[in-house]
Amino acid sequence: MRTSAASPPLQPAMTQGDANGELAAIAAAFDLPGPILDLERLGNGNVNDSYLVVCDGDPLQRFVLQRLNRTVFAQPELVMANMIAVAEHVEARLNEGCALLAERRWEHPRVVLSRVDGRPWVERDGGFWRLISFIESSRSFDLVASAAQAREVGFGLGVFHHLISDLPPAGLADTLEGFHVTPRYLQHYDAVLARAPAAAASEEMHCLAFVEARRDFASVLEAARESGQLRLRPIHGDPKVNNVMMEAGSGRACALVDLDTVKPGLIHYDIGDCLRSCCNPLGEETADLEAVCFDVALCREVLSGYLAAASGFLTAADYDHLYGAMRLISFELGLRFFTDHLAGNVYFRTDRPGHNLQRALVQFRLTESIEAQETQLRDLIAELRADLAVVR
Ligand code: GN1
Ligand code: MG
Repeated sequence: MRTSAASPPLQPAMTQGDANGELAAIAAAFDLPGPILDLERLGNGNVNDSYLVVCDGDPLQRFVLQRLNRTVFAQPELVMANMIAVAEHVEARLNEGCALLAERRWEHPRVVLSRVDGRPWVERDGGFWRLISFIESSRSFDLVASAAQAREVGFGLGVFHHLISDLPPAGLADTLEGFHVTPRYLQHYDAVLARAPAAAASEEMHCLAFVEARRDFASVLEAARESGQLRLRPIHGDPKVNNVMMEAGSGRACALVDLDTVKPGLIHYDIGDCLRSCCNPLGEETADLEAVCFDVALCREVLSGYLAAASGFLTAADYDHLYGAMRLISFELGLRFFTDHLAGNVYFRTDRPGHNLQRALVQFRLTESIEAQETQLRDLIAELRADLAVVR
């Protein structure tokens, strides 16, 4: 694992009196290459707090400082152990050379160690902090902006899966037990529902009925895993569109970030999550429910980009479960948002009353749109699969 070489003075450039002083002091506890010039809030994550740290030097170097949400990640040390195991593996694969990346830049976020005790985190006032390198000359998007970009996002996920496809999942800790195990979310939903006040709003009644009608479907991927059709592999866990960094200028995918949820799982959760995010042109925060739809043309781009990088390790059963994965993950995310609404918004960060209910309604609309287009989507998967068989 590479870390920054130079050791600047412990005193950060910003003072404690600064609004950001405390944050700068935490950042300065990591092995940064120079004094901190600037620090600002970054992104719109629903779980962790993220900040961009700019360090002096030639060139300036940027880092992402994050406080892990300890309610969500009960063992954050294991999150860091997984991140480091994956980073070391990917770095070795990149050093060996990867044919998929022969003509493209690809980076993996680098974990910076504490300069106090060499650990990959710093604890301060009950907070668990870590610092990783920022992927320079790149940006991410909350919504897919073009067909070409959709293809790139899919290709990026495919590259990521390809690079970790030979990393034994048993070497990674299960940092979030039950994460993306849909029947577990259903169990939790039932427990929350039993304690929640009776539904009053018509939107809540709609969500209750929506979940009931899909109860049996919730186990589609887990049943395939239990019967041996699908197997555990290392997964990203949260490969939504804004976690794929696109290179400035070329617009090509050059990194996957937000690696907290890397753990053993089914790659179908990743594929489904990427698709539910990329193929929802209005995004997960839209208020225009009626207009929410799953865009099959974008799905074609994401999937063909993904398969261009990933077809080498996919089995026949993997293809057979792609449609189920698309339908399941939007349903699962809707179920998670609705459960959190019923539980009093204890998991996802919210901006206003009813925020999680609105998010759930969006995901359920997306699920319905996927269901309404099942034939087209299954045909699309069959077509892409047949094209690959010809190419091989
Ligand atoms: C959470 O915090 P963020 O935005 O990276 C959540 C994902 C959801 C996503 C929905 C650990 O991710 O599973 O898909 O919100 N992460 C966790 O926006 O629960
Ligand atoms: Mg995330």
